Amino acid sequence: MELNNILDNFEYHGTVGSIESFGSGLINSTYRVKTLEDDNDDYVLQSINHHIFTNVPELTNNIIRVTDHIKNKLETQYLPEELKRRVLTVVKTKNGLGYYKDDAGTYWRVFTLINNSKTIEVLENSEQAEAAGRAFGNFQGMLSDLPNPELYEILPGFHNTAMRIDNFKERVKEDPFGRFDEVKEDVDFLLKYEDEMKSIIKQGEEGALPSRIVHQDTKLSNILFDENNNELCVIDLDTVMPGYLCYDFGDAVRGGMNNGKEDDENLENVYLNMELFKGFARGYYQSSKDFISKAEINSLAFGAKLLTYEQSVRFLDDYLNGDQYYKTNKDKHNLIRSRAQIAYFKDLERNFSEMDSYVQGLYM
Ligand code: GN1
Ligand code: MG
Repeated sequence: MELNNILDNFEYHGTVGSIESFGSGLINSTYRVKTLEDDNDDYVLQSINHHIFTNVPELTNNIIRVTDHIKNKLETQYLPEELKRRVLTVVKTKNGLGYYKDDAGTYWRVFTLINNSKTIEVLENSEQAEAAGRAFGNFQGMLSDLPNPELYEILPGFHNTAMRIDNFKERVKEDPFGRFDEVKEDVDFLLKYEDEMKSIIKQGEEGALPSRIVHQDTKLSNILFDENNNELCVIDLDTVMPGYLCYDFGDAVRGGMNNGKEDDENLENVYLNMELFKGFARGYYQSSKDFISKAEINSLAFGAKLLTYEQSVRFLDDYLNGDQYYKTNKDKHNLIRSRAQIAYFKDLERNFSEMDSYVQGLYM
C-alpha cells in the first residue's frame, strides 16, 4: 500500500517530502512524514497492529479523550505553538475520524510530529532520569481527574500479573512448540515468585490500592525531550487504561535504569544503575507527591521488580507460543529477552531494600 495514498485520507497540511520508518516499537509500525514547507508541521503515520489492539475505534476514542483532557488542562499555561509540544495531537481523517481503515483491512492513524523534540535512548545522568520521573508522574497527575466514563480497557488485564502467571502456567502445560525442556530452569525460577508477584493485584482487589488512569508502557523512548533535555510530553498512548501507579514507576525502572539492554546477551551488563534510579525517583516524587497515597508509595519500588518479572514471563510465554506477539529479529530473541529480564530481576532483588528506603524517604 502506497503510504502517500494512505496519508491523503487525513487532514494534513503541506507537500509530502519523505516518509521514513521511525521509532523502535515492538507492536505497531511507525513512519515519519516530512513536509517540504518550513511552516507546515511534520507528521507521524502509524499502522496499528489490530491483531493486538482489536478494537481500534475504542482505542482511538481513549487516545482522543486523554489528549483532549491534557490539552484543556495546559491551555492556560502555554501559547498554542508550545501547547502542541506538550501533548500529542491526533490528525483526523477527512471523514472526521481518528483512524483510517484501508482496503486491505489495515488501520492507520496520524499524529502531528512534535517540533524540536527527541527521545533519549540511554540516560546519561541523574538530571535526565529526574526529568523522566517528573514526566510520568505528571502524566498520571493530569489524568487523575479524567471525567467518567472509565476509559475502555483496550487490553484487558494488561498488567494483571496474576492473570499473566496463570496463562503462562497453561502455556507451559500445553507446550505447543515443544520448547519447554529448553526453558525448564527459567520456568522453575519464575514460578518460585508466583505468590509474591500476585500480591499487587490482591491489594487492588482488597481496595488497598486505588485504580487510576496510568500509561502502562513507560519505556524511556516514550518520553519526548527538548533540546536541553527537559521533558516535553509522554507519547505512545495505546495502553493508557485503569491500573496502578506502580506499573508506570516500575516499567520505567525496568526499561530506563538498566545498565544493559532489554535483550542483552551479555548478562554481566545487566544491572540497576542506582544513581539513575534515585534521580528518577526524585523526579517522580516531585510530580506525584500531591496525589499519591501511602499504600501507593509503598508499592513503587516493588513495581520495578513486578514489571521486570512480568516482562520476563511475557517474553518467555511468547517464546513457548512460537513468537507470535513481539516482533523478533533474531533466533530465540524472546528467550534472550526473557533471560535478560530475569537477570535484571535478580539484581533488583539484591538492591530492593536500598531502592525502597530511598523512595520512602523522599515522601517522609
Ligand atoms: C511492547 O511496542 P512497544 O515497544 O511500545 C509492549 C510493552 C512491552 C514492550 C517491551 C502493547 O511495547 O508492554 O513492555 O513491548 N506493548 C504491548 O519492549 O504489549
Ligand atoms: Mg507501546
